[in-house]
Amino acid sequence: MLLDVITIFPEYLRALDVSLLGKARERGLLQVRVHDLRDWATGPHRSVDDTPYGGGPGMVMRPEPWAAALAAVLATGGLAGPGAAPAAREPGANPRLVVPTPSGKLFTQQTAAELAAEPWLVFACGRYEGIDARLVEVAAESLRVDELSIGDYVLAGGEAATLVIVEAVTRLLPGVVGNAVSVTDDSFAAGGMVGLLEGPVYTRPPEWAGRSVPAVLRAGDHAAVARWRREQALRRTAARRPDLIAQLDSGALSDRDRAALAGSDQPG
Ligand code: 6GU
Repeated sequence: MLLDVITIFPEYLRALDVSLLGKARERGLLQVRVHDLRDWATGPHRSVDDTPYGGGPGMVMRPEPWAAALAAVLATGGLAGPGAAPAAREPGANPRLVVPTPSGKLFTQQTAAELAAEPWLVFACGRYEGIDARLVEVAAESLRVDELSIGDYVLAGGEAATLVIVEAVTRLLPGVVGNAVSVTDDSFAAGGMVGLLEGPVYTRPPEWAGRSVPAVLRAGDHAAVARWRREQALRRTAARRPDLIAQLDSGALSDRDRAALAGSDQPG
């Protein structure tokens, strides 16, 4: 997968150099290019923003530097690295453009899975009060564009949201996470306990701070462990995210599940 990120704070994206992502890049599973929007800003002050039409607080990012930056990134044809020739522009070789914004559609695990199937993603990180709306309109004439929000709170810009989205997407790529099973098992992933939060987990020592690891996890009865984990997941989800319980398919719940939920009024 190739990721291009356009931002006025390239240093912010240094987090992509470390940890899992850094290793995925070393192993060639992922290529990341970070671009400074100011490289495409013209005029004596290289300004990328201006006051909003209609008044109001803050500044709006001007469309021209964004259009120039996007054109330059698209002109690479998705080829990364020094000396890469601009590719013949096949119609199917366009990236998907992600514009993080608090006014976007909610980014979920399903969005992450969709984006993980793409060979090329471009992130446009807005700051201030956002990017002139015409930029996305024009981009959408030739690209698939997703304006995405990572939750109901307001960040100062799209950079932190881009890091969140990139981490959620790239850990789904084959070979990026060492243990492929753990990707499908965790909270929100399809394949594990669909739509439920993951319950508590334990490791050694078996006794710590006067507390024991639940006996069922140490007894070696795998079916009993699976039942216990499911019950814990149901109780925790009911306590912390009743909205998720309400969304569950009625057919997804066994009688045993219903019994676990019926006894889950206590905090868990
Ligand atoms: Cl994607 N951007 C900003 N600036 N704030 C947000 C967000 C994105 N998602 C939630 N809040």
